[in-house]
Amino acid sequence: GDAILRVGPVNPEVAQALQADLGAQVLPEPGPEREALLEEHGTQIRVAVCSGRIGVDSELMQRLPNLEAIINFGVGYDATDVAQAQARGIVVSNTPDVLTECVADTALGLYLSTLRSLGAAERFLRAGAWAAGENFPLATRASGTKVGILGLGRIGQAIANRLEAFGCEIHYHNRSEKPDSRYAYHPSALALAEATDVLMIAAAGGSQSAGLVDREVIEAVGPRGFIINIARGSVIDEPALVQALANKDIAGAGLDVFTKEPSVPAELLNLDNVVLLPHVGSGTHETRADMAALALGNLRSYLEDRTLLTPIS
Ligand code: 8YV
Repeated sequence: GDAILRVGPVNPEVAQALQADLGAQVLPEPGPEREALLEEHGTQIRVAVCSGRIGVDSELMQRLPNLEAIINFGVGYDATDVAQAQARGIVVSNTPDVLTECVADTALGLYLSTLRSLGAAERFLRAGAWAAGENFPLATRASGTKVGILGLGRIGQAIANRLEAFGCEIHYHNRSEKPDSRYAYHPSALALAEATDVLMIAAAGGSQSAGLVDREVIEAVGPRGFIINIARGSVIDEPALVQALANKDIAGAGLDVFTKEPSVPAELLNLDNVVLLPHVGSGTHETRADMAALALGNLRSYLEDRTLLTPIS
């Protein structure tokens, strides 16, 4: 048969189907148990099911010499060694489209919360400061800003659609210019940051985008500018961002993603000019059910006839 290995946590519906219907094994945390499982079953595994955060990395993939397919729960697959997969003819699927609207909603929530200090304002009220007669400090207008979208893919475009309703002027930088787009294209992340008030990060993770938002780009965002990130923590030089926020070199940031999730740089927890979310971009009942159905659809399709519904390109 086709032995299946689950790598890392997945949605409960997917975990249930894997275990009950498909007899999948669950990869233990690194340690002796994992070693034992890989030694005993490593050569039998043909399909791995993983998530965006914990993928099939280089070392694990080498331990699975007969691996044929990787089914990724999530649109981002940067935690998987795609170069090795491609070199070995291992096919990979992800869950695009079904989560686009929810992730874009989260981006807008972060955008509004960050520019208008909504989280800090709520903490102020709960702490009794309003009742005690204090006034919450004024925030920044979120309508009619210039927003620079870094990565104008499906999610970037869905964010842009929403921002247009806020009267925002949309600019973008992308690996390749989109000839059909009405938005102003900039040839680099730096040029984008220089031309806009808010840098909205929606680029795919992985080596191509790692550290794209470096110290220089962060400086260009400037003391009146903001950064919103719903993509991957790796796209930003995180220590440089922390320093810029602490020094008020930028006005604020809204972050759903971090470099070493689930840990968040401790300095950020004490700053009021940053809104922090625990990677909830796609986290709704509806979207997670759609992602589960698509991930299982890819798996069943592969087991049936060696095709994938949504292979990565
Ligand atoms: C998921 C994500 O939370 O799709 C992605 O790339 O980051 C999120 O939708 C994650 O993949 C599930 O663990």
